[in-house]
Amino acid sequence: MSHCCSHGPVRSDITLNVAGMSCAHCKKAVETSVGVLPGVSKVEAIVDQGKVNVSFDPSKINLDDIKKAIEDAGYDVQE
Ligand SMILES: [Cu+2]
Repeated sequence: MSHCCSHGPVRSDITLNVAGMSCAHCKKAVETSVGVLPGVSKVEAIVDQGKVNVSFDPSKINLDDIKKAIEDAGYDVQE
C-alpha cells in the first residue's frame, strides 16, 4: 500500500560560508537571527569553520532572506 501523504513539507539543507564569526557570541547572534525566521527548522553556526548550516522550507522563505538576516546581524555571507 502506498503512502497517502507524499506531498509533505519540502526541506532544503544548505551550508553558507559566513565571515566575521569569532566567538560564542557570534554563533548565538547568527543562530538567533536566522532561527526566528519563518520556515527555518534548524540553524547551526560552526564558528571555527566559518560555516552556517540551515534547514528551511523553500515554500516559506528563500535563501536571500536567510542571507539578509545574517548580514543584518553584522556578518558577511560569501558565495
Ligand atoms: Cu563574537
